[in-house]
Amino acid sequence: MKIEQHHIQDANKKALKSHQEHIDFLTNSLTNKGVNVEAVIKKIQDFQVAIPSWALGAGGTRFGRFSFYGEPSSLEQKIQDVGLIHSLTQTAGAVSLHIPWDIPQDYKAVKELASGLNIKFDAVNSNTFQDQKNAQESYKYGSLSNTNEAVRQQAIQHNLDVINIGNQLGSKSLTVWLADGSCFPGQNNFQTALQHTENSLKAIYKGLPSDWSMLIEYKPYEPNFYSTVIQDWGTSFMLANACGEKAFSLVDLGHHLPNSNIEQIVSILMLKGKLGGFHFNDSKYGDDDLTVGSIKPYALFLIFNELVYGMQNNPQNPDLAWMIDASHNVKDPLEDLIQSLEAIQEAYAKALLVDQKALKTAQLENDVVTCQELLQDAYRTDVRPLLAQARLDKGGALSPIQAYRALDVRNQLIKERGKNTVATGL
Ligand SMILES: [Mn+2]
Repeated sequence: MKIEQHHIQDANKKALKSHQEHIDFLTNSLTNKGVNVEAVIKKIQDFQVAIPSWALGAGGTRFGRFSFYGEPSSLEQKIQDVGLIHSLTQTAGAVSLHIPWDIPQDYKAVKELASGLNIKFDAVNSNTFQDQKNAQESYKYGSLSNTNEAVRQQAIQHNLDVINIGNQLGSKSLTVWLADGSCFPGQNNFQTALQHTENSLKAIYKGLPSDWSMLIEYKPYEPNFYSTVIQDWGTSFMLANACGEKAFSLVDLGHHLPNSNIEQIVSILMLKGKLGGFHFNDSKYGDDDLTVGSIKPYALFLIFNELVYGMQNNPQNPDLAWMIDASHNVKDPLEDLIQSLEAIQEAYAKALLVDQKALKTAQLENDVVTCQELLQDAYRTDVRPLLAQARLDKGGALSPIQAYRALDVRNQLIKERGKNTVATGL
């Protein structure tokens, strides 16, 4: 299924008048405050987020997985799904592949399909947290940190293979997330495990093309419940520094212990020029992989406030790889992703409205009340008309969820693909 322009225009018709009233009112009040509304809309339009290939089917938990009808069962169908989301939102102009779940059979055809839908290939993700079919060695007791050199070598080679696949598609970065760690005290020697990991990452880093970057993700626990080798941003930062200038830390919102100050982590990493990528999701208790902005939208705004500050003031930090890393257990995955994209854009737009100059003055004067007022004034602004205008200008839907339902996308997909298809992945 492909959504045509006239389909979207039809879906937009009913809401056009009320949208115009909203955007006129907002433009007027923001302009009076000295905001360049056109520039904000342009920034929103330029902000593209990668959809991970594993998020297009139903997710699951260790207790079970409930399939969603009409799931994509091939890489081509996954890219088509990203195309559907992108045509409605104009925000999902990239896909992030997971190897070995998404090894292309025909590179040329896959690249043509993606470019026809205006979709780029973002970071490629390796997988050393599962044993692959016919693998010689097992990752049960770790991959890059394993005590056995043959296992480490297999994991290094897998990452090099992933780079090779990504290179043929036009990707420019490799994301490494390790499940390595231990479940019980005494199981691992912390120092040996970290040293092995550093050496393995350096070996992968050596195979990185000159215009690539390596993104090192961290996580405090799960699937190992006593210790994780790369447990926090400090460890990731240390490893990225040990590898070299093309290695960076990657922050995943769900990979922190409760109440961590993630906006401060983001800020410090950008100051040091070492924030390479960002994974969006939301959570209540742990790595819950819920829809972005569904639980803690103010925290997301504060994080974006630091990201925007960093993008404007830290030329030492590279452009970031943005990706949604969520799992969809009870919602239609495509609707869930559309909601996440809207929440990301909303937090970004609000952060763009923060009066940075006034904030700096208030900080210098230690005017704590004004500092808070400035942040909350931006946060309390209803920026949804700006997002709608950004989409409308690019041919997207005023309301992507409403258009998705009006166009009956899921039922069309079920008709095309059958009811009980299952997406590859977890
Ligand atoms: Mn992640």
